[in-house]
Amino acid sequence: MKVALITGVTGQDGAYLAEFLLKKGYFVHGIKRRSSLFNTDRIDHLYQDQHEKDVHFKLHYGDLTDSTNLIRIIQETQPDEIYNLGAMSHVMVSFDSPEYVANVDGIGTLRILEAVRILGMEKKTRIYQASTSELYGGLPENKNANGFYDENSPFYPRSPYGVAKIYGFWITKNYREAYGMFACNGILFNHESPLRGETFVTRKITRATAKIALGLQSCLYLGNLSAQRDWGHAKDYIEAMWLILQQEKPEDFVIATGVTTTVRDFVRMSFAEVGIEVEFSGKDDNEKGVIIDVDEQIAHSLGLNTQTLKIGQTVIKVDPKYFRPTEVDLLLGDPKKSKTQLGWEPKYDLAALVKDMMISDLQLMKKDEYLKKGGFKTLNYFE
Ligand code: NDP
Ligand code: GDR
Repeated sequence: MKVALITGVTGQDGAYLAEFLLKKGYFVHGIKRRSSLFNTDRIDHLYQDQHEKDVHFKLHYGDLTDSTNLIRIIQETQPDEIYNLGAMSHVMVSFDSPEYVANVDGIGTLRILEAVRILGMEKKTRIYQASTSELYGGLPENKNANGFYDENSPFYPRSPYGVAKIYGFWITKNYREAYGMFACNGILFNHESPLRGETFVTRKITRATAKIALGLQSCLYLGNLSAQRDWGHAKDYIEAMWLILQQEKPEDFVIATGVTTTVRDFVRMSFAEVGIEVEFSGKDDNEKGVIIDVDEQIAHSLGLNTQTLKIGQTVIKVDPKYFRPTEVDLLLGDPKKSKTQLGWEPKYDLAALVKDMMISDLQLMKKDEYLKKGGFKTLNYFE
């Protein structure tokens, strides 16, 4: 039985990957952080009582800032594959805690690689490093001749997160070259899902769209509506991580859809899922999105009460507090190498991704509606 160790198992990707590897027959170990409240929501359905026989999933307390703990867990678990997904992954928050991010996202990667080396497991253990399209920084002059970022495009990170991750990228490549380790970078472009953290822009939009459609919220405040991202589905992307570690030779791969979309259009698509047409007007700080039509048929088929929705209602406003000190304006990845070499083919396009997220958030927010009707406190707004 193959053994995998996942750092960041409680995150979006960790949860999908753990489930995927368990289905493939792996024994999966995951590292979770101690927190004052349970932080295992995304993997609770995978929980196995350790007193039972035939256990295949085990969680260990740990942290990427603690070498001793990483060495002990790797020694105890003897993994064939390590997926280093643990990170402080929010770009905007990285401007607030840059030193911590450097420690976790940058040096944390070194700690994993070095633990494997110290334990003499260089030839046994394959390592996947969660690298990111944030390394490119969105500089137009660094795109390839076809207008994409690929495995050979230069890097120019634009946030403490990107800068920390560039260390993770290069130290992974260096350990591969210096010590012959099977250590690979997946340069993944944005990927989302119903499990996406609530403060990333897509999930912020789908949650708010559901709340607005149910009359639980009137308006959503966003930052840069013109930012463009290459958005895929996390379920497709975790499969690529696994494929990268099954190759004969260790190499780095870009994982992307090859399509880019503005935040503004993501908003339009989310609202369209619940039958609401939104039109944007104004510029920069004063731009806003207004309801111009409600498709009663779609709304009723979803059980929505359209009386709370008014034509002319402003549902999107810009709040400059969400503007980043340095922004990545446009990301667009070239999945050619991963498609030809890994045989990777995403199952979700953007429309299917938005639908999946909206169905899920509508269900979630309907629970909120019941709570509110019953006089109970509803879920908080997230920024
Ligand atoms: P999430 O933010 O959803 O998950 C991050 C995980 O890392 C969580 O399990 C979190 O634990 C854990 N973590 C945070 N700090 C530490 C620490 N100090 N020690 C150990 N674990 C820690 O991220 P995603 O699942 O979206 O992303 C997975 C990885 O892929 C990350 O490294 C991210 O930077 C990278 N990436 C993500 C992309 C995306 O679009 N999703 C694109 C490219 C790269 P807790 O649950 O306790 O907070
Ligand atoms: P990103 O994702 O920074 O690309 O990093 P995020 O969803 O946070 O932002 C995408 C774009 O949307 C713009 N934006 C807003 N963003 C947030 N979070 N909140 C807002 O209100 C808002 N309004 C506009 C942002 O300015 C940005 O341009 C994600 C993370 O998962 C990283 O860990 C990962 O490495 C990269 O994707 C690839």
